[in-house]
Amino acid sequence: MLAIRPLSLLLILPLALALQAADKGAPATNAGAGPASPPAAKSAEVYAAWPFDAREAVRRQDETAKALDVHKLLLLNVGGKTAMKLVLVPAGRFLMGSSPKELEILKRESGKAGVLGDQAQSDEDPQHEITLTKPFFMAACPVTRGQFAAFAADDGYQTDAEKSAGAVVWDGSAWDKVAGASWKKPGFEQTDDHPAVCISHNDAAAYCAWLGTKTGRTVALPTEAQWEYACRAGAATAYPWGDAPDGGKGWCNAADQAAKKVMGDRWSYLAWDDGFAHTSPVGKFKPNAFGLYDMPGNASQWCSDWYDRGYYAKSPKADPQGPADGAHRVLRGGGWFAPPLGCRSAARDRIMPEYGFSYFGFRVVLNDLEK
Ligand SMILES: [Ca+2]
Repeated sequence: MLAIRPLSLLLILPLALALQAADKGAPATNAGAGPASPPAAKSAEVYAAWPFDAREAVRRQDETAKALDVHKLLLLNVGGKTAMKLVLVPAGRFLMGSSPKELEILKRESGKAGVLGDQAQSDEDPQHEITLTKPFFMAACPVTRGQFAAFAADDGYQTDAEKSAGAVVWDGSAWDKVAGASWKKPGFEQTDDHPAVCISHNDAAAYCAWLGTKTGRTVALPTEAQWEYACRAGAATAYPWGDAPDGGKGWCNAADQAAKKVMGDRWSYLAWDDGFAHTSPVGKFKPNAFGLYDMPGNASQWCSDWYDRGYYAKSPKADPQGPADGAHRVLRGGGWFAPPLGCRSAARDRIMPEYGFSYFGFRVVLNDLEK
């Protein structure tokens, strides 16, 4: 489908032009709190104050980039027509999971008729303090269909859906495994700029391994804690835009009035029409304060963690990696299929790692910052 470049062209390129505006007026090192960094050691601040606003999010990105002598934006040439853009996410502390107030709302709303899922049985508690001790780069957008095509062509990779009886797609009345369905044929029209979907956890992990080999970087799926911290970008509210789902118009492509026309009047939908019944081109909606697009909505994103409903009660406080094993892997962000409750920053989903529904995609992180 795409002309694939030789492997040697998979380079890591600083996004110098895009930095010009962001770098102006960058504050002096440690212009906020905390002791000065040790001389000669590249050490980034682990920010304790939380929540924080959009301006502070950018200030921390700039300060962290300066301390580590890296650009806060990276472009990875991943072999397709479109490079992958990644943004620097500073280290810091946050409260993971739902607040007691949010859990009350969740319990009330999910008890109503027509609300999708089993979210009355919340797995988002207890809310607990987590510190991510290391900055990381996160892809600004989910991996696109064009980018996945470049991987599949280069590696000869076949997805779980292609190797088995197909992917799980919406057949007009229910989710069903359909022979021949895959990221190439998810059951609706896509361009190369749409997120790759019908992707299993196995497929997403294989992409990360491939990209890590090609770039020499530590490429991975985000941990669940990295994902939620990055999604919140300092916001303690239920949604990146606040506590009410109705404030989210323009922020995400989820189950809206456009989706309702296709899915029918079966459950709850967002009140507005976002223009897309299924996936949308990545990066089309509003970014959060870190510059991340499509965190809620568009494609639900695989995390590296195994799922354990009780994990929050026993999670390490620093850099949790999830349970050592399990039957299900975690998904975050809900995707185009997400009803209002599924777009919340704390909302969790999980399923067996070989499944690839037509709203399952992924984005990558780089856990090493220096070239
Ligand atoms: Ca939509």
